[in-house]
Amino acid sequence: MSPKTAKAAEKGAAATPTERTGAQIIVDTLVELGADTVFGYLGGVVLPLFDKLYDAPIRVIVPRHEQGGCHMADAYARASGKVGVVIATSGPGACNLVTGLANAMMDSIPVVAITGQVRTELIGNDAFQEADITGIIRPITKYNCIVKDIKDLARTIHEAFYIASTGRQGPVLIDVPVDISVSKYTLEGPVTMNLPGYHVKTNGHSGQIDAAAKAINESERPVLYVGGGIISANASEELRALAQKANLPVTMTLLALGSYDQSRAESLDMLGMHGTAYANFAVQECDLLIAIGARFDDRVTGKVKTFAANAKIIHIDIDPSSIAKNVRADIPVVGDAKYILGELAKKVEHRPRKEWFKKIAEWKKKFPLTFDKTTSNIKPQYVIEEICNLTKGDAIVTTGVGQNQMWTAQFYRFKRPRQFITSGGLGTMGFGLPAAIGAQIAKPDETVVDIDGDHSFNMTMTELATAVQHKLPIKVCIINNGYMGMVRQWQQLFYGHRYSYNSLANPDYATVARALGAEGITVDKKADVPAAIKKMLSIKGGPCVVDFRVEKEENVWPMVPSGKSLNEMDGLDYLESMA
Ligand SMILES: Cc1ncc(C[n+]2csc(CCOP(=O)(O)OP(=O)(O)O)c2C)c(N)n1
Ligand SMILES: [Mg+2]
Repeated sequence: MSPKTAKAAEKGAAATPTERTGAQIIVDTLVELGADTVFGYLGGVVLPLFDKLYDAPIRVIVPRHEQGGCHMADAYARASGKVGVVIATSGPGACNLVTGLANAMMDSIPVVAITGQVRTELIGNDAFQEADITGIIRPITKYNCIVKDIKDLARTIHEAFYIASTGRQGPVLIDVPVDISVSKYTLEGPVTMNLPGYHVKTNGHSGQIDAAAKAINESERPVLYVGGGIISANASEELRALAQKANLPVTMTLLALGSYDQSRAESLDMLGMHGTAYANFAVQECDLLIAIGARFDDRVTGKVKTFAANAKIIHIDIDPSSIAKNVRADIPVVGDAKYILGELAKKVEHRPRKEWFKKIAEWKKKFPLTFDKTTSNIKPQYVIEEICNLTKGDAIVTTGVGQNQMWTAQFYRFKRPRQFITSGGLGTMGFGLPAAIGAQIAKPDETVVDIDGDHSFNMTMTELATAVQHKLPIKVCIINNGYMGMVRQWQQLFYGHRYSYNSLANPDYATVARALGAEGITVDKKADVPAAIKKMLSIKGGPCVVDFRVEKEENVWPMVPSGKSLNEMDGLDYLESMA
């Protein structure tokens, strides 16, 4: 924002029809649509746009790499529930968005990317910094288009926001050739969208809802299996009401963590490859599986053939193409989870299900999530448990990918939706730090902690400079095992301990942090862990990086080996012995 911004903010978006450049139309439309922040990187064909942003009532965050900017917009959307906006120049800038867009696509996150493009008459000429970005990102966006007429510009941006944030949410990319940005146009009257082929079904079919309620009432051993869709639909309150009224145990996918208070007895915590034994056993033995906003990802189901083999399956989802895609659905219900759960709650009855809850309690007692607390080394799980304790389970938490991510899912106890921000479907290393930045910008008053892997952090650590520049008090906790730990675990278990190409040199992270203007702390003694976390939490004016030198060869348990059934977990003996 320039010093002129305050004045511009008072004026707001253009009220009376005047001639404006395409760049001005983009900026005014973003303001009109409620975008208070954009994450964008400069370049030749987006200079007209940045020039107009300079005077706009919009906060502009320039990342150090467009991938970082896209993850920031993604996490901003996850933390706030609003659309995240990212801007990149043509060619290399646009290409750097690929990972971020694929990430948002796999996790159904509303991100609008605006890319500059070479002049219309140069498209297809291999012009300088030309890349066919709409062609490149077609399979990893919900929608994309190239604006070739300035008359369509405002409408297209309205449509982009609408498509990104409705139905099954997802990323949209709008490509704007620079001649459109600099040409002028007078927009008369209000913008009307023109999407005749795009329909979102929100109200579920009442007959299907009745059938689902009947199945729930008849079930002896039900399980609610909820996915990220429950958070996108802002339906956590309805989920709580349904689970408590009907007396249903709840298990969550990685992306749904936070949607159900994990301190409640009905919570089975996470299911799947590194889910809890009690969730996985419950799913395998249930007679009714109620899937909501979840897509039966292979990390959840294990071997599909044997997944919840004896259960009737209710599948509630806003995206009809997701229903019965991977696993059969006996009672499909297409629509908005918030509405459908509200309707279901009216129709279900409370059943005691004593036997079922007794069995679940036995599994919980026999196979709790735990680890060896007697070692003198720093256990990664201990660090995460302490972060949870000292933040009172209230922080917004982002992660890298790998063991750090799975231990965070297991040992940080989440209470509320939009509290846990992680790369689920794509599993993108390097997500944690830029995600923490995006979340902190969306929620300036909250504590934001990135629990990261050393190698995940290595991928995007340059964004620490962005956090320093904007004085963001994010906390980065590196679970530094000196390995691509999750890969090492697989090499240990499935490749006879051959840790091929898995020892990369790491920098001294505290020194790197200080070089970039952040605080840096190194912890190599177990006794120092709580004090370091407290110190980290007390730092207000900018980011702090804590390098926890943890035990190098710790494994994540339990584990359903790839292709095995959900109840064929390794590590149960270990958990039982530690219980
Ligand atoms: C961009 C990217 N490249 C490769 C992978 C494959 N992969 C998954 S986990 C992992 C290791 C992660 O190492 P680290 O960040 O140190 O986390 P740890 O498992 O040690 O906690 C790798 C290489 C990935 N998920 N993402
Ligand atoms: Mg590691």
